[in-house]
Amino acid sequence: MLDLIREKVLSGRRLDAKDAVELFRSDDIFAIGRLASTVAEKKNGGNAYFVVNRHINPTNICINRCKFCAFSCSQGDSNAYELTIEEIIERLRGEKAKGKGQRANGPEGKLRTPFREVHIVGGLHPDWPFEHYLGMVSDIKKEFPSIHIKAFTAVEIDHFSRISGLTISAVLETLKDKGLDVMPGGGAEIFAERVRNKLCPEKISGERWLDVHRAAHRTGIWTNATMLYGHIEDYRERVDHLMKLRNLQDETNGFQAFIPLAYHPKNTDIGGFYSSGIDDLRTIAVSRLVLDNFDHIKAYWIMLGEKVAQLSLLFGADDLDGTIIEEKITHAAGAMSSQGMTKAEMIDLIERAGKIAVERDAFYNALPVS
Ligand code: V47
Ligand code: SF4
Repeated sequence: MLDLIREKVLSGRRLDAKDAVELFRSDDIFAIGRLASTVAEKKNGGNAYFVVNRHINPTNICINRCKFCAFSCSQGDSNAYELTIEEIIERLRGEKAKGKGQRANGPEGKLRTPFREVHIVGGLHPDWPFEHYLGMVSDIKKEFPSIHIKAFTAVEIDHFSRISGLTISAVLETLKDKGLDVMPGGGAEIFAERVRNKLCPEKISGERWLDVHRAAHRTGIWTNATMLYGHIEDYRERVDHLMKLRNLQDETNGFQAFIPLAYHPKNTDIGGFYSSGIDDLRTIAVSRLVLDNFDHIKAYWIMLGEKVAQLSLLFGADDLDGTIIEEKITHAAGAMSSQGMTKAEMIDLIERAGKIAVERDAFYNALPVS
């Protein structure tokens, strides 16, 4: 069976759902990895991308309270927090201070920041109006014009539409106008209704998630896609998820990267186990093979751990995400990786996997070596 799949892939034919389930069931992890690696090399040569970035989670207060999420809490809980826009900017300035004297030569004479992208996602706050998020984006853009803003999952965009009374397209256009550059891929989880009903009944449906991304692509906002795996889903549900993403990509070509997210069980309502390293590598490889119309497969090192993420580069991944600096969502659920990585550590990890480290911006433009 694997021989037939190999032949299909090497002759440029598309895998179907049956092939994909077969790959997930196979124990021949090396054969799958080698095949995925061949595809990755064809798409991206020996390049492995990374971005110097920073994550910001403006609040952990969330009205959804998904059962796999250890990060969120309810208003009034002792661990609840809310960052003001000024506090967010202070955090970003804090990174600038480490940028060693890069003053006054950036656009408009602003400080030149050492990082290229800020990744902003958070809980669905019960009281913040849409204007608060608009202010957040525009103030960050004004202060740091050279940073790309990657912000707000489809779940948050849907929330903004509800609280503002605007359509999804109007929400996206307004955010883009204020300075939103790209959107992250969170909130996708597993599209299947069976899983969503059990894990996140308050969250938007899989169809709605896809509709928001379709609208973003039509607005000219490129996005990412994720899949949270390793909880209660089965292989057919993973494959259904991948096929829905592939179909939307055929329609819009607006996805930049796919990121499989390894479930972390600590402090969650559903508990369970960490994913195995084998499942992590296989999921990366199968994603690379099935999503033939995605340019990039990201191995998110925060969730995979530094070493499995490095190995993923030999199993079809071509991107490690970024330096991050502070990560709350996965660490609340028991991540064993560190909080952040320096650029030098990132390059070392990539080069020791035999790949070419390429620093990129949020649009996957390669940046000059510095
Ligand atoms: O949407 C929540 C997931 C996501 C857990 O687009 C959990 O470039 C594991 O989407 N175990 C946020 N995962 C992270 C995310 C992301 C990360 C890096 C890059 C990009 C990108 C996107 O984390 C959430 C949810 O799907 N999540 N709880 C947990 N216990
Ligand atoms: Fe809220 Fe997102 Fe956590 Fe769900 S995963 S509870 S929507 S922060």
